[in-house]
Amino acid sequence: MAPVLQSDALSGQYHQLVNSINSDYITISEYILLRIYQLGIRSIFGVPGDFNLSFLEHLYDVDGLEWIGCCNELNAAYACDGYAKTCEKMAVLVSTFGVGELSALAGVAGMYSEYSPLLHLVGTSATGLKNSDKKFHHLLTGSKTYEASDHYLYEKVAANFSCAQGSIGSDAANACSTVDRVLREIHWCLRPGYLFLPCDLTELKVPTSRLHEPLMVDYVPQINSRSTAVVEAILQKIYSSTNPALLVDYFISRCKMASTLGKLLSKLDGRVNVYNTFMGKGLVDESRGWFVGTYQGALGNSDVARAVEESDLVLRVGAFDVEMNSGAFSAKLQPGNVVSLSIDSVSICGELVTDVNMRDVFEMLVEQLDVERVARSRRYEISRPPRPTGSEPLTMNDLRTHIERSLTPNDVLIVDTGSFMWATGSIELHGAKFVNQFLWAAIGYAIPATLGACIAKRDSGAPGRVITVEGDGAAEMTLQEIASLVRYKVDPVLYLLNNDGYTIERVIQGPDRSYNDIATKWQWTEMVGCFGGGKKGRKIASRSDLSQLSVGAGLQLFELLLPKFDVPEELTQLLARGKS
Ligand SMILES: Cc1ncc(C[n+]2csc(CCOP(=O)(O)OP(=O)(O)O)c2C)c(N)n1
Ligand SMILES: [Mg+2]
Repeated sequence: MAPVLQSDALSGQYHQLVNSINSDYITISEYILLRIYQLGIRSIFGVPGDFNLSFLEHLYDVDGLEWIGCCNELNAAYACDGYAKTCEKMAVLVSTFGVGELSALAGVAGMYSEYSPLLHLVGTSATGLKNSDKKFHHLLTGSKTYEASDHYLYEKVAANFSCAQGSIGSDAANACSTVDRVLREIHWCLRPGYLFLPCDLTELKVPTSRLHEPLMVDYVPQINSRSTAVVEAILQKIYSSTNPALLVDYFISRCKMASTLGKLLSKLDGRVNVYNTFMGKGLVDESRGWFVGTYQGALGNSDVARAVEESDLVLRVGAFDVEMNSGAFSAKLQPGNVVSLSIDSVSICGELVTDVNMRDVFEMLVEQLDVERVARSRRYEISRPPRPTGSEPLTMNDLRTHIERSLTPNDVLIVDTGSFMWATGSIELHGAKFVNQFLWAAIGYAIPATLGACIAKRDSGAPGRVITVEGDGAAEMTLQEIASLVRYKVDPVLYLLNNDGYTIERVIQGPDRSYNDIATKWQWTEMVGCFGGGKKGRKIASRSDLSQLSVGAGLQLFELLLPKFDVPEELTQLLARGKS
């Protein structure tokens, strides 16, 4: 097939893509790849295997799609999460039967939990084999040596971690419908979906004309008597409040409603106090006059907590009511004072409505809001704890200050699970994007996610840098993905926190136990060079080293030497609450 794709299909001009294909039929593999291209995606992550090789061959028939080979499938899944969260598009992961797909599964589960859209394409065993009793590689053996294996076992497993599944069969029309259905579901639900492509069906011929049919991936708001009644009820609650608050949460970004939020913020500017949640950070300009702070219940700033909890109406938009967004369940919001708009429901002062959601009502609500009828919030004095000064020792608080000072609005900050994540509730992002996996919270996420974020930035031509913070324990899990940062010539800044092991676990239990130790002889500053990159990393041992640090161009790694038991104040507070 001739190279086909140069025009950008994001505008929905699907016909332009297929006009340049001079054949009435294409393979199902090309069909899948062209559908991916039509969605504005330019990079595909994964690891090859003999069950997906014939699919991957077709990548070279489609101009404009690049293969990003990862070191293993778990890393590839984390990279996909970083990609999806950075550019707010679906990511694509290709893996092989059994060994590959199961390896990716923990990362896919994280994406499912955190509503990160993914197409996971798995090359599976050939159709002819599926009903045979041959003991094939990558196939789980049956409970008895004489029993046949189940070729669909992994598909059944994946069903628990995805919003849609489709097995490609030999009927061409059905195959195209299956692909389109799975892509649609992924976009509507914002969660992973699976396509299982048997390795003998990759050349199945399907009509090129199917590509003319729009995919209809955009969510269509349900404007009906139910949603209009919900909007009316919410407006009445807002108008009768005497001290309202706006709390911005996670699903605003997942549901791509930042521009609607922007309209609301402009309307309420200078009238209503604005807060965000931990996972909602990065959606509001925290330097705006009426932004008060990040609400973390009893953790974090107590003045901010008092201000939110005293409000007689909290309008929580994009609500994701999980541990990390509730100060580890220390938030004291009274359900009767809260209107929550979430991805699959709306809650109005304690009354849950499940057949309407924020995508149905938020735009309408903002449109109809008569700001003259909204009371002014009470103003609160918020004390900000002083940032540390002096020279020794270097602590996580210093790193927070350093990152705050270095972030610019186009940057992406990625923080792994570990002690430092608790410092980020009070970090000022200056308009930068915040990418993390704090709910699923698998350590080792950050370096592969950095690869995904860098590729997302590169594909969209977005300016700014990716800045990543990761503990030594987390890094030891997935660090080989630095090789891909070198290979794909991307330029993130990596801060590696060397504190001799699993500090966050040490402060929870077993401070001196061997189970919280790690191999400590790693030569961190050699890591980039060891994977083929030219630059040596640099050790940062003191506060003055850090404050004088100037970050150059290209991939950078800084090893921060931190005391073994240093943790951010918020984590100390959290642990003290647990003990009391
Ligand atoms: C995949 C996975 N395994 C285990 C854990 C449990 N866990 C949470 S934090 C942590 C230690 C993190 O240590 P490090 O990255 O060095 O951060 P530190 O707190 O020392 O800064 C562990 C083992 C986890 N969250 N994810
Ligand atoms: Mg550590």
